[in-house]
Amino acid sequence: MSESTFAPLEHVELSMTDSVATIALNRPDKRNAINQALHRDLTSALRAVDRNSSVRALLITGRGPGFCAGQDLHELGAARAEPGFRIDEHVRTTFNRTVLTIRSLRMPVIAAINGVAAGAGWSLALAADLRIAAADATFTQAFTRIGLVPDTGATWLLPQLVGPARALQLAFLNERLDAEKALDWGLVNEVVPAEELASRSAAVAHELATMPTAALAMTRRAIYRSAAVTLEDALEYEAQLQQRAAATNDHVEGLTSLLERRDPVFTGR
Ligand code: T3D
Repeated sequence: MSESTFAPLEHVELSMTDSVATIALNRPDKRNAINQALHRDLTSALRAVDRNSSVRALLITGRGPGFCAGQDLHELGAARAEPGFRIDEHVRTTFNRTVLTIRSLRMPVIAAINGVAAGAGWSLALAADLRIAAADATFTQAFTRIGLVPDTGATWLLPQLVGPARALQLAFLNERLDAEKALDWGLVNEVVPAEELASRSAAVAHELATMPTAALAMTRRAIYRSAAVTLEDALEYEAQLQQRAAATNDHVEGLTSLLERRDPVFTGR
């Protein structure tokens, strides 16, 4: 197993084992609530992951008892007092960019949800491709509790997974959903005992990182795009991506290894 190090950041730990990068939000005393410094570090970490061509899967998790409590409300309160502060600009230049960056990465992204995910913190988890939750993780929309509208993609991401009725129930009532109910509703892919979260999510990430990464990147792009297009468009887009996937070494390796009855060795190229 090889470990790589990145330049240290204040509120985010970025590490890499083999070809799996891990971003751990690191303001544990504040349930990893996102202040400007954490925003800045998260942006740097995502950029570093995106630029490193040897990363083939990304894990996002939180340090301490929480996954992420969303926007730091102390900072929001202070910012509101500043003349000219516009929350729409803040949302556009921080949370929106982060969600779009996660969705545009060329690797599978797994959220390992180790504790409470609230507001924009839950949206970060929803932006990942797969979600594995610790049995004691909880989820709350939290936005309307403070008179705001769900953001960071929640009005789009939530109904995609649970439909409008349950999305509205969560957004209106801010129920603190437990992990089992989140699993039942399709909001997470798997629930594991808290002490197994790190090993199980790392195992899934490492499995994905040994797969044909280029094909996985095109698969996630096509699946996320499907919400906005007709079946005819989706069929044509699949054909275009298939042409590109078929040109990769991993496709040749996958096909050859199957015909030769041996395990494939994928390189992500
Ligand atoms: O600005 C914009 O762009 C607008 C965008 C908004 C996006 C959003 O995310 S809005 C939603 C913001 N989040 C919330 O409203 C959640 C607020 N927090 C809570 O409801 C609860 O803290 C939790 C349900 C997340 C966790 O509850 P619990 O009982 O596990 O922990 P706790 O005791 O409430 O909190 C522990 C500490 O974390 C505590 O600090 P202290 O008093 O020990 O020093 C608490 O203040 C701090 N904390 C938790 N959430 C936040 C936070 N500090 C700042 N901002 C938070 N969001």
